[in-house]
Order: sequence, then structure tokens, then C-alpha cells
Amino acid sequence: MNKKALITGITGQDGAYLARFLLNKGNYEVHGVKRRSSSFNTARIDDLINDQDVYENKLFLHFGDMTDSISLNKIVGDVEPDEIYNLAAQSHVQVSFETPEYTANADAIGTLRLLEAIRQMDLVQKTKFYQASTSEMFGNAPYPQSELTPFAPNSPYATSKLFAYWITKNYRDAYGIFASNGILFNHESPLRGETFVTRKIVRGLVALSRGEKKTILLGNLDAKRDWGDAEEFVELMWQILQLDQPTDLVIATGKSFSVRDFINMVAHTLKIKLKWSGIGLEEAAFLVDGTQAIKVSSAYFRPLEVNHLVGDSTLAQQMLVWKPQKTIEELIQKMVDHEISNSISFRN
Ligand code: NAP
Ligand code: G4F
Repeated sequence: MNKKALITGITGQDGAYLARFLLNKGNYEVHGVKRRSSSFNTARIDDLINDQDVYENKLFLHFGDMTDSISLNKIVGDVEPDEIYNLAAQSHVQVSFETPEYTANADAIGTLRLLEAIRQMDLVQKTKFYQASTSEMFGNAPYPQSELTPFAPNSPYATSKLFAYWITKNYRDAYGIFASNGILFNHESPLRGETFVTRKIVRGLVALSRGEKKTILLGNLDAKRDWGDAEEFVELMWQILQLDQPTDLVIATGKSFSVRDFINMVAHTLKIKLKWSGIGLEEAAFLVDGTQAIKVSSAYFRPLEVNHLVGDSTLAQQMLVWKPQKTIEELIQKMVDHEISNSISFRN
């Protein structure tokens, strides 16, 4: 029997991988919500859109916005999905300090709008709901962070996502909706947005390795993250909705590295020798020919920082019969290979 999945955020990193994963399963009709934009905004799924066997046959796109109940109600009512994956969000932590109201509207109230749409369209018994929750909700809570760690959000983004986490649980408990939170730690890929730190570093160092003389401007090099593989993690989103009962699970590799470690690992992969000097705002890294590769800039520091995220995913490993697959070296190699075959030049 064919199932219908609705993905909000289908044009983003995870949405693009999840759409592919579900289409490859063979028994899914995939519906995605995309925003109206003055220019094309579907680059990550253009191969699917250009495939005549797929587009408007197994894959359907609908205009909508997380800040607009009318569009969300209509899409949910028209599609009557078996599964909703709520991946749409203003997902950039630093940007959330600049646009806190919009971030709360899209990420917090947007999630409520979708859950209400399930109720108002009488789909409570039919539609399962996956919420893209985040390790950012832990803020600077003690690590490693698990399902039992108290939340301590440190940004408008994290605070908005915490509302979305609780309202998802609330609608599960109050109305019996099969609604689950995947609390995912950072996950990266060649499709990662260019302004997130891993993709920015990979793009910048690949450009330098090609002889472009553009310095990469970065903020806090001491922050530590647990970086997993996006392609691997989207499969777990699906698995979470296939469990017998709805629940909330941490998904993470259990290993963390600093931003500085990440830079050094990418440089090593590219066989670039970096010479570090200075501390704090004076810290910098140079190529052997004297080109400045890395410069610390106060513009990329956040009003509040999350210092160290590293997840304990023991429960998910048991319930989903899964073990983290990709090493950070393999992830970096995949991102570097993609960037090398991609000739677009770097900008900060
Ligand atoms: P992403 O690449 O930034 O994609 C976000 C998606 O949401 C894009 O499709 C974007 O559309 C869409 N979107 C943004 N605002 C919207 C609005 N108002 N209405 C409709 N759609 C909107 O994010 P991602 O890395 O794939 O992450 C997916 C989800 O997981 C997000 O909710 C994120 O917060 C969460 N998450 C991510 C990570 C991670 O490490 N990647 C970890 C934990 C949780 P446009 O393409 O038009 O911008
Ligand atoms: O790559 P980032 O912007 O990711 P961040 O803030 O950890 O958020 C990502 O992961 C979350 C899961 O934990 C998601 F929920 C969220 O949607 C997003 O996908 O920054 C990582 C670290 C931070 O500590 C930041 O301060 O890198 C530091 N950093 C240093 N220089 C920088 C930069 N971050 C960015 N984006 N740009 C810099 O130049």
C-alpha cells in the first residue's frame, strides 16, 4: 500500500535527503512544502524535479509557509498524509538573534500550526508527526546530553525549538497524536547551507587549495560539536515514526570536536599545511606561502554561545537498532570531494 509523506523544509539539507530516502523506499508518495521565492529555491532537489518519472508522479510540491495557517491547513487537508516530517525552520542560530520574532513564528508557532491542522482536519488517528528537535535545546547543560538532561536553551532559535518540542509532546499526551521528537545533534553533508561552520570551512579551504586568496573569517574556534552525517540521520527520522509508540530520542555520534579541530582535519584532508599564531581575537592561521587562511572576526561571535554539545544516544541505539556509522574523517572527505568537483568560488 502506498503511504503519503508530507515534508516541510523539503528544499533544505535534511528535506532533500529525506525525500530521496522515502522515494527510494518505493511505497511512498512524497509531498513537500516550498516557500514562494523571487528566484529558484529548489537546487537541492532539482534532480528529482527534473526526473519525469518522479515529479508530479511520486513527488509533489505545494506552496506554503510555516507562518501561514491558511496554506498549512489547506496542504494538510488536501494531502491527508500518513506521516508529516516537520523539518522547516529558520535554522541558523546566529540569525535567530537578529530575527527573534520571525524565528519564533516559524519554528515555534509554525509547529503548533501544523499540529492544529492535523486536529482540525480530523487526522488525529491517521497522521504521524515527526518534529525536528535539536541539541541546541540543551544549551550549556552538562554533557554528554541525553533524553534525561535538563534543557537550557541559549538563543531565540533554541527557545523556539523548545516550545516546538513541548507542544509536540503536549499534542501527543492530550489528543493521542502519534507525535515524536528526534533530538538531533549537528549533522552535515555536501548539501549543508554555506553559512554553517563546517561547509564554510570546507568551501574556504578548498578555494585556498585552488589558489584563491580569500581569508576565511570565523568566530569562536573553541566551541565543540558532535557532528554526524545528515544522510544517515534522516533514515532515523523515518525509523522513529515506525516505532510502536511515539517517543523522543537523542540522535548523535557521541564524539565531539572543536571548530579548530575541524579546520585542522579539513586542512589535513586537503594536504594543506596551516601555521597557527596568536590567541583570542588575534588567532590566525597561514599557508606556507604566507597567505592568511583563517582570521578570527568578532562579527561571527554570538551574544550567547553553546560551548560543548556531545550526545548520549544509547536509548536510540537500542530502540532503533542502530550504531553511528560515519566517522568525522569520512564525513569531511565526502564534503571535500563535493566541493572540489564544484567550481563556485568562496565568500564569507
Ligand atoms: P535547512 O537546510 O536550513 O533547511 C530549512 C528548511 O526550512 C528549508 O527548506 C527552508 O526553505 C525551510 N523554511 C525556513 N523557513 C520556512 C518557513 N517560514 N516556511 C516554510 N519553510 C521554511 O535546515 P536543515 O539542516 O535541513 O535542518 C532541518 C530541520 O532540522 C530544521 O528544523 C533544523 O532546525 C533542525 N535541525 C537541524 C540540525 C542540523 O544539524 N542540520 C540539527 C538539529 C535540528 P528555503 O529553502 O526556502 O530556505
Ligand atoms: O555551524 P553552526 O552555525 O551550527 P550550530 O550553531 O551548532 O547550529 C546547527 O546545529 C544545531 C544542532 O545542534 C541545529 F539545531 C541548528 O539548526 C544548526 O543546524 O555553528 C557551530 C559552531 C558554533 O559554536 C559557532 O559559534 O561554530 C561556531 N562558529 C565559529 N565561527 C561559527 C563560525 N558558526 C558559523 N555558522 N559561522 C562561523 O563563521
